[in-house]
Amino acid sequence: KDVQDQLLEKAVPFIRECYSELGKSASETEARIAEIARAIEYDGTYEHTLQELEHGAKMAWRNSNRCIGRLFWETLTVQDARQVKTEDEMAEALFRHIEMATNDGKIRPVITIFPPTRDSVPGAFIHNAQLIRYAGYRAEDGIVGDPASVQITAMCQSLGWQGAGTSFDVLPLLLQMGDHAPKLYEIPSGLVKEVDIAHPDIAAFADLRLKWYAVPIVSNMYLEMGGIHYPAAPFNGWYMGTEIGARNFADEERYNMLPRVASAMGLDTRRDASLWKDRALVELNVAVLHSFQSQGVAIVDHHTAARQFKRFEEKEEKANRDVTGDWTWLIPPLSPATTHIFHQHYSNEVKLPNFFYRDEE
Ligand code: HEM
Ligand code: NRG
Repeated sequence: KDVQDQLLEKAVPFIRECYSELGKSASETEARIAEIARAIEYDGTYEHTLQELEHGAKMAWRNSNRCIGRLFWETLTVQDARQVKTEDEMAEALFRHIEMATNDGKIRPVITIFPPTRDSVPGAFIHNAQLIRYAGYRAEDGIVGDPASVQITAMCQSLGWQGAGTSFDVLPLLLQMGDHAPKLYEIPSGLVKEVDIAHPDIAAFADLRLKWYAVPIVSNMYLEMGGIHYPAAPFNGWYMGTEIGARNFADEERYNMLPRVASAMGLDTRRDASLWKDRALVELNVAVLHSFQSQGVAIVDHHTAARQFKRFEEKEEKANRDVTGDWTWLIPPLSPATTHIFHQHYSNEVKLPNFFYRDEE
């Protein structure tokens, strides 16, 4: 009874806000709330209509305090996968997501929403942190591939998967329905678009043999809307260049490429004060943006993204909504003080619907 009251208490404000934004009448709104109250009383839960699901997912993006890409929240495409019953059907929907999102490089923001949690059992679960990510193998002298993937890679191997052992092996999907055992699915390689990294005028960059996948599809967060938890609701937009150039390739605990980039550039790496790390970082980021652009894959630089975020702030003000944000995440990791975000304050209040890390659940 207690949990049912709590569910209704979360459903009501969601429906009111959602229906008001959709321009629905007070009578339609109250009728829907009464219907939801009956469903919860009778069944312990309720189902979102397709329209609620679609608009609620857009609201969740709009409410994502750490996201600089929110200007485009209304363009999100929602794939309703709530009818999915098996891991095979899950894989099928995820392959469709990858294809629809990649769109041959003209990336579309997409979210796929799988069955929600019921009585604390997740309807569907994706073990991967992103749908497309590179494996990380513990080897004699350090890690081969992406150190961030060591744990999931070991789990795939324990279930019988064997990677080629390169620095860029795309991991299989590890999918689970309800309380079943997780199952492995190799992503058809034709679906995985990748970009080879080269610099527009420093030829030695190509010798580093770097590449990255085109589409970041986050799959380790659950979506909460109207009191319902969707534990598998992978979403994607396109990359901001710094995510790859200033973090994935640069972090010491990721691909740690700055020393190699610096030596390819002939920089003096013996003195911190030569600013070799900073100079390597800038050219690495130039290379990432140049490579995506020249290979026809959507990407945004951090200056453009910050200006788009400014437009989002202005648009939200016009709509009479407060913009919340997590300053520590919104500032780009490269030249943060060149963006307006650095010089401003944001309230980090958490509005619903929203996305949350699953392990906080
Ligand atoms: C975080 C950009 C689309 C939800 C971020 C971050 C960036 C970013 C740069 C910080 C990531 C990091 O530092 O690791 C963009 C761009 C998009 C986009 C350029 C292009 C359209 C989306 C979409 C959604 C979304 C479609 C959801 C529907 C989020 C969330 C986070 C985030 C929840 C926080 C992730 C976390 O806490 O780990 N975004 N985003 N974004 N974005 Fe976006
Ligand atoms: N930094 C991570 C991706 C996090 C989400 N970033 C986006 N999201 N751009 C990385 O793989 O580098 N998005 O939905 O577009």
